[in-house]
Amino acid sequence: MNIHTSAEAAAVAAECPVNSHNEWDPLEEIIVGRLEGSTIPSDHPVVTCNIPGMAARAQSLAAGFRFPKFMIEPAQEELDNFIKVLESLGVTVTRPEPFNHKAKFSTPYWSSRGFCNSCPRDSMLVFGDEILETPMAWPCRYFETHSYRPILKDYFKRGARWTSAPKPQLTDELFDPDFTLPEKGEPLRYILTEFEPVFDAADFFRCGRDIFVTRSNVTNAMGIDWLRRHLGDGYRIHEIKSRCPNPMHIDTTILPLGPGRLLINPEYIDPDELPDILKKWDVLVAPEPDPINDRILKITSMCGKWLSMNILMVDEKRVIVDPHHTNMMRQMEQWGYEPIPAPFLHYAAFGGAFHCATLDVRRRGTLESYF
Ligand code: ABU
Repeated sequence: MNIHTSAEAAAVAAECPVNSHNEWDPLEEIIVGRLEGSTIPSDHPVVTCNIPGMAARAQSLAAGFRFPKFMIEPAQEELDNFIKVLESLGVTVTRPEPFNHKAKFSTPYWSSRGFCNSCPRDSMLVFGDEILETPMAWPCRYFETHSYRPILKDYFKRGARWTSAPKPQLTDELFDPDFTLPEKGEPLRYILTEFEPVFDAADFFRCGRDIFVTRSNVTNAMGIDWLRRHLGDGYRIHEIKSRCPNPMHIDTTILPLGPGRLLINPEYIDPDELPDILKKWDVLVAPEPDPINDRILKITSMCGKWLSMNILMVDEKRVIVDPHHTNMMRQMEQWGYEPIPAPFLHYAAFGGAFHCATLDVRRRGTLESYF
């Protein structure tokens, strides 16, 4: 169907189960990740270069084993509560199938075990009525979207467009064998070569017709180009420079809170270096994260301290925040938001917080240009 008027666009949006154009329209349906079957990711350089020191050492010793109960149980409790919070806000919560991620699989070039489904944000992107499976660079995530396939097939039957980027080969040519993390003051570099397009969905955020991305150790220039050509003339993709020495995923670096408002990580983002198109937006500087002193949480976290920024907008006013991060809660209130607390610190061992753990498939709204 060719859409000519905003009434037609609204009618299409009302019918399709997948309809989401930005990070802040009123949330109606969301996919929330799962922890059952979670397996410690494989000991591959593209994995270890992105995991903080202590967790990386533990991970390389335990790669391929199931995550232990003492890590799963508290995170599961937090996840169950987070789902209840979303449901109490009237949001439909959809879940992937439980999956045995410990099962070994092979391609003609390599074999691996899986990882988990904690973070649907990483493997799928939503553009309006389209849901796209992204070509991920971690071998252990090669089949991660399969546990979402029942949901994807259901959305497809109900009218959504369902696509998948070319499945990458992930052979040695994709990874720089001499890669080391850049030291302070050194120019940024990435472990990925330009052998083939790869990108994680979580390296992008959406503001209607304008999409923003950071290059990272899981997203190369060819991946960004692939998506640019796939989306065509109706969208513009802008690259944001991050100073993070081991970038992986944009959602602890910069996030839009609504039209005209950006939350930035002051360590990784220099506001003067933002794309010109964002220069008219208000830049809200994230407060220093509250330190996490619990030894186990510190050792097991796969994430950096700025996970305090990994929040989820329910709409333009309400935002889900971890109550441990009192600086962020208070700052949000001062900026005029209504923070909704949900404890989630144990989920960091599985790769993220609220933004990572979800994929907003339906938000009430239509495709707009905000610039
Ligand atoms: N999406 C995962 C966040 C990664 C990090 O900043 O540690």
